[in-house]
Amino acid sequence: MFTHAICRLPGTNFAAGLTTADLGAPDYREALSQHAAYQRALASLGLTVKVLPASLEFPDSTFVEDTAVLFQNLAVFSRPGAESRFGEVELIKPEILTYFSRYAQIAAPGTLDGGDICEAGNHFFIGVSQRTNQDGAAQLSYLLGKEGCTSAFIDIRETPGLLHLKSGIAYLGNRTLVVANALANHPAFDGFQCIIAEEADQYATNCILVNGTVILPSGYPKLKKQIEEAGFAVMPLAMSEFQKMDGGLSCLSLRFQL
Ligand code: CIR
Repeated sequence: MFTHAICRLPGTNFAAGLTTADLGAPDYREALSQHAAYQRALASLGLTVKVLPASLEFPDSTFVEDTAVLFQNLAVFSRPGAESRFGEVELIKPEILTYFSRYAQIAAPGTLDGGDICEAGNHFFIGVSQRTNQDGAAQLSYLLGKEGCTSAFIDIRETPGLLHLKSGIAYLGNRTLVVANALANHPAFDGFQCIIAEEADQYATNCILVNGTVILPSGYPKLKKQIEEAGFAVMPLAMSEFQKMDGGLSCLSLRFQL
């Protein structure tokens, strides 16, 4: 169960962030309205949502998930793979440290974005991507190992359309994963039940299980049905403006239990 979430409002220069999506510039007002609906969705599922002010210095800073990996009472601060995002970690640190008594830091030459880390109970899938390098992945694996967790690396550098590992997988509990077709049959998922999203639904594999409900981007009826058929309640949320900036549902918050 999650009790808390930290989010950050998109800034007026949100459109100046990094993107590879060829979907046009996001509309700022619409992004704010989608962000507000996202906050309300988390609150409706029982979370206390802390909303941090926008930062004009870091246009991608609304994607707070990339700055840290939270596990029980340990916060591991990331070292983002994109230089323009380095400062986001220092920016959010004081807020995270109000909740977490223990912390660690991914160090150079390691790089790591939280979007590459998928927690599945005491097991973690760690993506090696354009943003998270082998060294960063190994540092996190070592830190999680000390917490009694296992981890598996998944190299997505050659998988088209995936910025982060969680652009293509999500963990729904009960050893069940949503997996993009491009990653289907990966040996790391042996022993897990996989809901395979067809190629057209790849964006929606970035969904989040929050206290028993799966929040899913709206506009993906086939994947919605597949997840419902697996026994989950699904709450669709419009995400178009964040998709234009390569962002998804998971990136917009850090979720944890106190
Ligand atoms: C970036 O390219 O870093 C941002 N525009 C999007 C980050 C999305 N984060 C995530 O998937 N965890």
